[in-house]
Amino acid sequence: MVSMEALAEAMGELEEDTVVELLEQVMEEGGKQAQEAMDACQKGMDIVGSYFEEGEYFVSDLIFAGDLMSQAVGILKDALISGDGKEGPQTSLILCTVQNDLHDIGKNIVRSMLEAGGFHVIDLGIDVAPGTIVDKVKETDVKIVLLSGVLTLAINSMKATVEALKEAGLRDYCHVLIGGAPVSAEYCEVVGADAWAHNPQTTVQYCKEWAAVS
Ligand code: B12
Repeated sequence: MVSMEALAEAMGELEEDTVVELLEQVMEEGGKQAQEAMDACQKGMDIVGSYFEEGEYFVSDLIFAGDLMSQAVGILKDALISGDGKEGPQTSLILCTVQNDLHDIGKNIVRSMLEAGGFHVIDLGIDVAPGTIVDKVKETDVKIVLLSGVLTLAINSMKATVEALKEAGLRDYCHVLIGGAPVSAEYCEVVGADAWAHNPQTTVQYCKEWAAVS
C-alpha cells in the first residue's frame, strides 16, 4: 500500500522521481488507491501553492508543478476513469476555462471523465471570453455549459459569461455548471449558475440528469 502522506509530501516538494514511483506502485497494485492518490496529489498542489505564497517557490515552480500534476493524471487515468463511454447519452456539451484563467489541469480531468461517461465534449480551451462561449452555444445548440476556473478572479469571468448568455437570450435554454478550486454554493449564486461541483464524478451525474431532460 502506498502512503498518501508520502505522496502528498513528495508532490509538494516537487520530487518527480518519488511521485512517479509511488503512482506506478498504485497502478501495479491494481489501481484501487487511484482516487486517494489523486486527492493526495491535489493536497501536494496546495502545498506548492503555500510555498508560492510564502515566496519560497516561483512561477517556474508552478509550471513544473503543473507538468508533474499532468504526468500524475496520465499515470492514474485508466484507474480513475470507469466506463467505456458507450452507455452515456452521447450528448454534446461545452467545457472551457474562463477568461483570464490559464489553468487547465482540472478542466482536462473533467473532460476525460465526461468522455468516459459518454458525452461529446466541445473543449474551447483556456482563457475563453464570454462572447466566444455565446457564439459556440448558438452554433452548436448545446444545452449544457461547463465553466472551469482556478483563480479567484475567474468568478468574475463566470458571472460575465452567464450575463452574456442572458443577454443573448440563451440562458433559459441551457444549464450552466461551474467548477474549480474557488467555486462554492455562495459563488454559484453570485455567478447565477445552475450548479457547482469540485468533483468530476458529481459533474458527470449532473450532466446525465440534464441530458435526460433536454
Ligand atoms: C499548476 C499551477 C499553475 C500552472 C497551471 C498549469 C496548467 N496547465 O494548468 C501555471 C504555471 C500556468 C500557473 C499560473 C499562475 N498561477 Co497557478 N497554480 C498552480 C497550482 C500549483 C496547481 C493547480 C492545479 O492544477 N491543481 C490540480 C487540479 C487537478 O485541481 P483543480 O484545478 O482545482 O481541479 C479539480 C477541481 O477543482 C475540479 N474542477 C476543475 N475544473 C472544473 C470544472 C468543472 C465544470 C467542474 C465541475 C469541476 C472542476 O476537478 C478537478 C479534479 O478534482 C495552484 C495551487 C493549488 N492549490 O491548486 C496554483 C494557483 C491556482 N495559481 C495561483 C496563481 C497566483 C497563479 C499566477 C497568477 C502566478 C503568476 N504570478 O503568474 C498565474 C496565473 C495565470 C493565469 N492567468 O491563469 C494561485 C491562485 C490564487 C487565487 N486565489 O487566485 C494558486 C492557488 C497558488 C497560490 N496559492 O498562490 N499556475
